Amino acid sequence: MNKDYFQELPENPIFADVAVYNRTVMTAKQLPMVIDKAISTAYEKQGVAVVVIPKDFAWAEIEDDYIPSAGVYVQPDWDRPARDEDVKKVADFLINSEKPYIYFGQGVEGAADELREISHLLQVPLGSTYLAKPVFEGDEPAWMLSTGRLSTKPGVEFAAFSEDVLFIGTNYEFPSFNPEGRFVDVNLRPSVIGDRHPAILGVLADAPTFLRQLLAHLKERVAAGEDLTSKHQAWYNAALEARREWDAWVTKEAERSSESPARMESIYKVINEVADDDAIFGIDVGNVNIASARFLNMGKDRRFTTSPLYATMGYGIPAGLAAGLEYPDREVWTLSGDGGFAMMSQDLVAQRDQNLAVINVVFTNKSLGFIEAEQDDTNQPHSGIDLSDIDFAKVAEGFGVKGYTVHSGDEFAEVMKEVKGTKEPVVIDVKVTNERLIPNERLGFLEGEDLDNFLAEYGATDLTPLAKLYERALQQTARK
Ligand SMILES: Cc1ncc(C[n+]2csc(CCOP(=O)(O)OP(=O)(O)O)c2C)c(N)n1
Ligand SMILES: [Mg+2]
Repeated sequence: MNKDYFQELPENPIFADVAVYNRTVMTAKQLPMVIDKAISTAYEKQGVAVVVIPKDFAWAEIEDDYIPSAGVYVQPDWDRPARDEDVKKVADFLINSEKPYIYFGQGVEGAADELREISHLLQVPLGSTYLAKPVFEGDEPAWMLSTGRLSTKPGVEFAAFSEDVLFIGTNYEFPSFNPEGRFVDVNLRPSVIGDRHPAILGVLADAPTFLRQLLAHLKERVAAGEDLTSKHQAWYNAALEARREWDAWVTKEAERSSESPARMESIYKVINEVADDDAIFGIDVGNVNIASARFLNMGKDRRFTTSPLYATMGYGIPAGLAAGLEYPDREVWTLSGDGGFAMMSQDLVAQRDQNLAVINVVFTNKSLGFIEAEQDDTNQPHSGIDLSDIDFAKVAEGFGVKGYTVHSGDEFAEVMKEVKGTKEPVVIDVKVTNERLIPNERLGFLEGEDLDNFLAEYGATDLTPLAKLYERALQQTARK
């Protein structure tokens, strides 16, 4: 190093932005210590650790006397509860609101039952990040799913129009919420409190523990005869109706299963039906995230992984490889767009060589669709987004992997009958429409004629704007 020699390159700067530990080993002897530290730091900070090892050390002999500590720590027993007075404050915050909302992230995992019961006792609707989808084992009628670009229609509306939001176990970054809303943050990390919006209260607590405390507190108040719900009963009823309408619309779209090219909804309908209860999905980056956030049912023990922070295309196939190696007894799927799939398709060879029965689904829309939509939204002329119609089934065959091509939901269902239970990797190239999935994120900002035109453009006139649903619900609760 340090001579501008052939292929000389300092590696650490490359990883500076993404690594939680990023060091070059300086002597052969310290190598075990550095690796040990890298592992424990990766666990502590939940990120990537990078260790650069100069080749000079590759054949150096060292004493085998290092005692590692990364593997010896045990999880602590504490569960970090909140103070009782803060639990009461949060309860009051929700009870006294006309338009309350609970928006949760992965941090609440393990407290799904409590969350459900709280939402029910209080009659407060729920929303969540995309990553928190597996928190519930199935679905919940008062859960609007996520907001932002991946959102459902009610997910956008409830974020935009709620007035009092409990933001718990999440660091959701996009500015999708009511700018005039009041926020209470419950999080273990002080740096997250108020990070995304001004918070009127920040409670440092473990999210599942906090939910247990809140539930116990609410039950006491119910037992004492207190009314927790009437201020926002109509708001909650509107949420139930908005979610029911959304589901009905998605179901209707999924019934267009004979159309060619295929509709995303019809493909996800089949995936939801046939995937194992504990299937793992490696999800690439692009429209496939919008579709998965909206249409993929997490079922009992289904799990997914994607690249949420850096949104790195090409994530799907390697994620399937890792999942197949780590969980050999579970069914593994990858879901990718044609752009992302093309970036890493060479890893199909590794899936084959490792005998991993991964079901790789690639959605060919002949476009970098997610970016095409961005260019449309920002009035840019289209550039650099067209993709050739690659025959991914043939590509797969070249790598020694079985390939299929389908053009509709019905064809996909037929192929799945053969593929289900496969003992080897397969690729299913689904030729999908490049018609844009409804950009729900725009909905919350449209009114009157603009809104009507928008819904008509996306064939979504069955969907009623929240303002109307709320008005109806108010009238119904008044009549009772
Ligand atoms: C490595 C990388 N390059 C570029 C991007 C920007 N980007 C995000 S989504 C996307 C298009 C994805 O296209 P495709 O995989 O075909 O999926 P589609 O959206 O068409 O379904 C691009 C280029 C990225 N996130 N990661
Ligand atoms: Mg594409």
